[in-house]
Amino acid sequence: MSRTALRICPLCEATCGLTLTLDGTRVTGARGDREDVFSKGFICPKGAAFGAVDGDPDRLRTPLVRKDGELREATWEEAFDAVAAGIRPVVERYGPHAVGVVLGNPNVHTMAGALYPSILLGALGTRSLFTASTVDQMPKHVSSGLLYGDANAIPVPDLDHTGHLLLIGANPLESNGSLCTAPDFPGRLKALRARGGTLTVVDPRRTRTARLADRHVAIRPGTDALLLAAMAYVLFEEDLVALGALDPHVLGLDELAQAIRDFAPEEVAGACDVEAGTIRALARELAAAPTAAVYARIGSCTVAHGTLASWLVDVLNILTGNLDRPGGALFPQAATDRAPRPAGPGRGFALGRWHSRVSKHPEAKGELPLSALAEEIDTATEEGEPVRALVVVAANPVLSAPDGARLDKALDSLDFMVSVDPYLNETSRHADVVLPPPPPAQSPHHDFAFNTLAVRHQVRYTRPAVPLEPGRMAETEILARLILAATGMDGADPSAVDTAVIDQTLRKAVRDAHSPVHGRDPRELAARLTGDTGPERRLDLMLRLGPYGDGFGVRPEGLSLEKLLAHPHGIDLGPLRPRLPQPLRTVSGKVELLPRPIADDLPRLRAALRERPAGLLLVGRRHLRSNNSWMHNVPALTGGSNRCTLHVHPEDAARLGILDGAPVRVKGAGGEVTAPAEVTDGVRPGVVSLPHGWGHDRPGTRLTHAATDPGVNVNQLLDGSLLDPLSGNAVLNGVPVELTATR
Ligand SMILES: Nc1nc2c(c(=O)[nH]1)N[C@H]1C(S)=C(S)[C@@H](COP(=O)(O)OP(=O)(O)OC[C@H]3O[C@@H](n4cnc5c(=O)[nH]c(N)nc54)[C@H](O)[C@@H]3O)O[C@H]1N2
Ligand SMILES: Nc1nc2c(c(=O)[nH]1)N[C@H]1C(S)=C(S)[C@@H](COP(=O)(O)OP(=O)(O)OC[C@H]3O[C@@H](n4cnc5c(=O)[nH]c(N)nc54)[C@H](O)[C@@H]3O)O[C@H]1N2
Ligand code: SF4
Ligand SMILES: [Mo]
Repeated sequence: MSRTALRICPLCEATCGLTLTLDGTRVTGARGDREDVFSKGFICPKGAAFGAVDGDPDRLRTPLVRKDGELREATWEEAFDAVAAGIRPVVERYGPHAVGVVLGNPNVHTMAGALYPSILLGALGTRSLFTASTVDQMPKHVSSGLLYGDANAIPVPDLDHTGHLLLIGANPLESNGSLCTAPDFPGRLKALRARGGTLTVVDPRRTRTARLADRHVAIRPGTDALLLAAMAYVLFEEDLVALGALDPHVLGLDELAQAIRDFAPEEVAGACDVEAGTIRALARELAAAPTAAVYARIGSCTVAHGTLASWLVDVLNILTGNLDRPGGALFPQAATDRAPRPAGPGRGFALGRWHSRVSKHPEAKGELPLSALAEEIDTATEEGEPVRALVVVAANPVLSAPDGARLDKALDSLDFMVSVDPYLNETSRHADVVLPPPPPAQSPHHDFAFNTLAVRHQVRYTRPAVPLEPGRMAETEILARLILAATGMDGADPSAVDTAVIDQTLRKAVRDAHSPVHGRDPRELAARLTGDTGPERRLDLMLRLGPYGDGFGVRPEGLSLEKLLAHPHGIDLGPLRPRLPQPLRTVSGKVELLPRPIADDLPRLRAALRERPAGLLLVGRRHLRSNNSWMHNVPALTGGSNRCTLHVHPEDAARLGILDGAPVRVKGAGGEVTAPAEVTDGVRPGVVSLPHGWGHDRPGTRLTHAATDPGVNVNQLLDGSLLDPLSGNAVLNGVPVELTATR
């Protein structure tokens, strides 16, 4: 008998509500949930393939443990015993930093990834943390940390109300949006146009998003910070700066004007390959729009000046008075955020509190660059021990990070490695223990991370659509048991982990004068929590103590898990609203417009004014039916235009004798790969594009379908030493390459 169940889609940041059709425990179909308060029925081809993703026969069903050099099926008990036996001796002999932790992107798409990694890190006490953030949005965290004192205070464009969107280095028509959670991003952009608003896209490729725009600026890769600095210059020069209501909250306006005085449009035009008149027009349009938002993602973030570009995005929103106002860019307030406390000076944001051992990269937000993982494993120094054991949760750095070949080798030299991953892939094949989470239909879902980045306040929770198959373990329990095994408590009751967090949180809350539960008895409060599992009780706790919560009875109409469960399609909590100065945590209690580390990095940007790359520059791209490195194994999502081809402009192809469809050798500082050419004017001249996440041709993996059309690993072209110095973020775009036609 077929039935339906609701499940929030975890396959991208848009978080659409889906209605799954089920035959027993098998997902036979998925459609958009029309009653979902946020996504209102939207679905994309990936969501529609939820059943195929969920039911992929290559997903691991049992833990694997290496015996006599081979990964073999094992019981959960054997697997956790092996984790304890692998990690404890490393900690005891070499200290906590010899255990590295690698966290990948899907952690922001699971409840387990939101609730347990910070406990693991705290319990291990390691500084060897590497995550997908440093091949992604770390520059934005750093710029937010410096401007607002909180690395997670990331303003989101008010997509549904803005009059003008300047969209830079993002392609939401394929990616469905990032650091801006908006189901049906394409529809929202069309609605912007329909209500008379304007859309400008800055991208070296004429993407599907660019084709929707009023204006497309095909910038030279890697130069957005120059373009944005020149726009800010124009705002000052032409007297277009208008802080409006922001005025009392902002420090350093004059210093900023001084700091960017070398970046006139006429000065940056050559480097950006954008006419000065166009740059002036972009600035004037931004200032003239009734409301406007500047929004930038991967293309301007994963470059050599990623932090400066991220900072300048906010600077432009501030200078035009668009930060923190409806129609501009606002700070969302999620239901599981801590309840707002009174505004006032904070502790600020510090960078470089410690450094990586080999190349001395500063930490950012407690993380070291993912690009430095290989050298932290394979290079001995006198400073301390290399990483000898690795805990990898939902990450595939062999394909996602620069110089995968070196990492591939380094992983083999570890004393011990455990991967929490549904697949035996390019990274997990090196593990001594693989702990497979259940497929998404068997997992509960709440978007802890993406609700803090959503264009509308809302809250939704879906319980597992089908029960756990026999022999499966919830990912939350896997991580709780992993924490226990890694910290010398192997075999203890995993619910103790949740109980400890709940006790600690409540004990703190009752002592906090601003908390709705101030002065109450933590045991009485704990007893009132509802939920069938530890993670549900923790969700209940966060909701009830949060900004919309019931405060354990103080506001009976407020949120709780019980209330959320009574609203299976979610609860709408209204549009984004101005919040300043409350989110500020800087030492001054103000927005610090020109923070010291930023000012100190400007000379490097000044030097870039003179740079004119002689050869071709490589950029990435995403395809609607892809997701980083792990969705090439689903036949329904591969083929057609979703292939690992090298986009080359016809002029460059003609000059280099490259024929459409013929293999081309691409050489970069880190290595070379050969991929078929796709000659297209979708890239600007001088720019070539290869997607990432491919290269599924290694032995020892179990990705049957992906191996039939493996593609090549673009990150093998990068040498890994190129970083944005402030954030440690890898330079993935604007990388020089040479092409050779092969026959
Ligand atoms: N050249 C280039 N490189 C890039 C990028 C680029 O634009 N260009 N983009 C970068 C970006 S933005 C990112 S975020 C990174 C991503 O880098 P990673 O996070 O390393 O890669 P992913 O492919 O997202 O997936 C990581 C792993 O999670 C596993 N997984 C899937 N679902 C689950 C689950 O529910 N639980 C668990 N435990 N594991 C799961 C997958 O099998 C896979 O092994 O790649 C970066 N790399
Ligand atoms: N279908 C699909 N959706 C995804 C993913 C996926 O792999 N597939 N990955 C998810 C993840 S982890 C993330 S972080 C988001 C990313 O979401 P987006 O940031 O929207 O990602 P992209 O589609 O890679 O868009 C980046 C754009 O930047 C352009 N670009 C490259 N270099 C430069 C430059 O120097 N300057 C400018 N201005 N533009 C440049 C590229 O041509 C590209 O069009 O997508 C998420 N959603
Ligand atoms: S847009 Fe993203 S969240 Fe929505 S259905 Fe597609 S993959 Fe899922
Ligand atoms: Mo990402």
